Amino acid sequence: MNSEASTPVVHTRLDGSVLVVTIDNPPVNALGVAVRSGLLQAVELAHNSPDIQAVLLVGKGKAFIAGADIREFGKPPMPPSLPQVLELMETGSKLVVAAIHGPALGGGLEVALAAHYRLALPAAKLGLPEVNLGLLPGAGGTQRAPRVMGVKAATELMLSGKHISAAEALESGLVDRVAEGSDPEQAGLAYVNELLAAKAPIRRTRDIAIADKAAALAELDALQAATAKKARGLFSPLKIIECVRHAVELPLEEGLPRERAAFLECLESPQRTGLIHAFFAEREVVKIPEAKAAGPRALNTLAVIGGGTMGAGITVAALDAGLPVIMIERDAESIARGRANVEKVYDGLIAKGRLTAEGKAAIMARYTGSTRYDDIAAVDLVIEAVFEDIDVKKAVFKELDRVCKPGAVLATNTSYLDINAIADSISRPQDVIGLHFFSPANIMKLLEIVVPAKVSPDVVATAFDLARKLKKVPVRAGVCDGFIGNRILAVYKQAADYIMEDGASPYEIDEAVRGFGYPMGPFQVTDLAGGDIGWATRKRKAATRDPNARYVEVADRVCERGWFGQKTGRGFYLYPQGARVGQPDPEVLAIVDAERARKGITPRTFTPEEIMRRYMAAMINEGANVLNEGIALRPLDIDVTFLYGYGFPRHRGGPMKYADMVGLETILNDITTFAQEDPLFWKPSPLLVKLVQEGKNFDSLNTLA
Ligand code: 3H9
Repeated sequence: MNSEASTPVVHTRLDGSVLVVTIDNPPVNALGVAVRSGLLQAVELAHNSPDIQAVLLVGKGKAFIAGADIREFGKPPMPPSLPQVLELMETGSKLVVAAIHGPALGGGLEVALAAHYRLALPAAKLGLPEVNLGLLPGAGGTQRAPRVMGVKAATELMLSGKHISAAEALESGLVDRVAEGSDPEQAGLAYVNELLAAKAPIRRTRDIAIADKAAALAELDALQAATAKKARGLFSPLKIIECVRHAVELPLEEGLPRERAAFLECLESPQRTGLIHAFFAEREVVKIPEAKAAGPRALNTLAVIGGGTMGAGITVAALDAGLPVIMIERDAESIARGRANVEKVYDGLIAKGRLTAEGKAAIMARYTGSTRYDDIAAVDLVIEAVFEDIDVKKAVFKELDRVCKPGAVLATNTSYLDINAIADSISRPQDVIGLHFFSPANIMKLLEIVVPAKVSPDVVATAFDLARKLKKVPVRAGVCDGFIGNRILAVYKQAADYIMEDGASPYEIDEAVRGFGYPMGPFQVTDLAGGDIGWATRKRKAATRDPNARYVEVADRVCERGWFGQKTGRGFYLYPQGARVGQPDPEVLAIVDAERARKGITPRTFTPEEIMRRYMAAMINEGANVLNEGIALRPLDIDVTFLYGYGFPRHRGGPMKYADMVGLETILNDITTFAQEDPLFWKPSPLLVKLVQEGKNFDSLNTLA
């Protein structure tokens, strides 16, 4: 007998004595209120029907269940809650089996853990990634996973947020069996019928005892110490450990309400708001107007012009993505150096045991070095990564114009030069685009896709397609000096310099910035990147700098001594014997003092909070200018730029989200106050003023018209 239907997102069907419950809530079967109600009804139906002996849970589409519906967080909760549904499911009298063929994440895995048996198919991905959203598993995961897979493995799964495969899940005990195929209903029914025939008992996870409690608690102590060290202000990891401790010490009935309370605490935290904003922002950022107008051009082969640090990094990124790459250099010696730069990356992986010599050979088989532009006549996309000088770049583009096939995408990796001028210097400006990779290009996730005036939409779509292939996070940017990221960086770096000259040491500033959640402060970053880079930029801009603008010369004094940072053994910090962590340098402090004295500045003290107010106000204000000028499409594009390219702490969501959380009026008040000291630097952005007047926030600008 087959009977169809209940709610639209959960279907039930009787197959013999098995109630097949299908979650059908595209795109990922998230556990929104309708799914929870549907599941509850299905479980009740099974309990009340004598003909039903077992329940089989499956997901329709690609996922089993990807977890709670993240879009519901922050809104008033609607019953039934997931723990309520799972309580009934686990304690009920009918056998429940979950057949997992795709992602079973967060609440999705918690559903499976409340079932009595679990089957995985090869494409299953299992995990409790709530920590990535500032949360902890809130529907029994912290209580049931340790009982099923052991305390250490379960806690590590939750702390890492990692997804594991079907085979790994079997090995850890998270699932009972792995079956072949991709049809969860077919494989699941076979398994359920086998269990019924064998009169398999209803095996409730809550009844599984944690074997050696003392050993488990010792493991938790070790994990807690390690987590506390690296949590950098994150709230939920330590809460996860606390909940697992309850799982060890208490019966499930007592552990569950404690887990729920901890989950609700996390849900209320601003870290959850920031992290969930980041989750959606990185998915929204690929939605661009050009994608509506055109699809990408074919993209199977690539050329990179230049084998220096950037060119080699881009080449590695493309080779890793399986693309064949031709690298062009001007002579035999340079191409040998370019190839060596590429090989160095793979040799490093071999040394760490992460790649074999054969693996390297297979990758390098896709690499060709050449000194002849004619060799790239047939490639689909070229990325120029030569010396940062407009005339050198124009000369390269002239060659590309001469040799490349019609329709080839011609990209420049410039970080600040005028891409419109490069495009206009050749006969096909519609094919020219900026691809601003960040160093090291094979590691850094951010890719600014810089859209010049005459580029055709399908070229922009191709650039986004390339980013997808290279597993980069693309952000669409307009043409200006520094695009989105470096333009904003220049302004808040200036604010940091002013704070330094006014009284805080570079070390205090770095500490305040790290305290905010960054891995490094701005002066540490300067030392890592090389002080000479910023020095060259300052010299380039000297002629056009407003003579009335405040200019801090401390960094110039440091560079004049040849102190360029880590590579020279000293910069703002000292790096004795090649140390990677710098030590404060009294001579740098003396330079700062001398500069203050020269300008007649009496130093004052700054608390970390005062430092961060200025630092963030400068960043947000310039972010608003970048938006106002259309350089960034939406505030979330700026957030993603800073999360992926500049180490902005993810739990704060990005600078524009952070501004919304603090309140735009507060930010504007700060800027107006600071403007009393330096009205030229602290000019409130017209967009910020407008939003405050209208009572709106940046988030109101996050949807594309
Ligand atoms: C949780 O479960 C808490 C519980 O412990 C407690 C409960 C009481 N909700 O990533 P994609 C959307 S916390 C709502 O591009 P893929 C996504 O925004 C949750 N929407 O696809 C996108 O929308 P759009 C724990 C969601 O194939 C579309 O689905 N779970 C959710 O590359 C496609 O997503 C997680 O953290 C959701 N849960 O990757 C898992 N998930 O098309 C989060 C996705 O409008 N999800 N969307 O842009 C993922 O990791 C990936 O989405 C997944 C698919 C691997 C599933």
